[in-house]
Amino acid sequence: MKLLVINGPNLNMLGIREPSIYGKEDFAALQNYIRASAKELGHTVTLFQSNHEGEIVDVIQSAYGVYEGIVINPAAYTHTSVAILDALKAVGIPTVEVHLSDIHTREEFRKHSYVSLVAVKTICGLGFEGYRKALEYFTEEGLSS
Ligand code: CA2
Repeated sequence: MKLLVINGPNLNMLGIREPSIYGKEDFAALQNYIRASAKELGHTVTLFQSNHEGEIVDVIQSAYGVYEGIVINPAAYTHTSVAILDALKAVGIPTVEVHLSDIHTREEFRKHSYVSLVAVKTICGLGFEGYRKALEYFTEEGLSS
């Protein structure tokens, strides 16, 4: 399938601090991992990262009619962005939400996700592997289970 993978603010800083929460590997390693996983699973992926909410809204809007699925780690916008939620609702593209950490066992403010209200699946706390599981959702087996 043709999939768009979106990473939100500060994920480009991975590996620089907080390795106990987000792991030691950097953002380039995450991108390589996603590309390799997609290739193995037979998907075509476009990777997009931004620190700006409006740019994320724009890329979601431009995915309409182009991509069959979205994988998104909205990072801090998970907990604040009605605009990203509305954009995902507007395009109606099946979306899997991914978080490196388990947002449900951290601070109270991380426990609520706007994107979860529209996501077909949310994967938390599996580190990089969460992205692979999200890509697996879009395989025939994942879609039927
Ligand atoms: O666990 C996740 O994947 C998060 O979406 C990551 C976000 C956080 O705001 C969410 O609550 C959960 C943070 C992205 C990266 O933040 C960094 C912080 C320090 C050093 C490097 C990256």
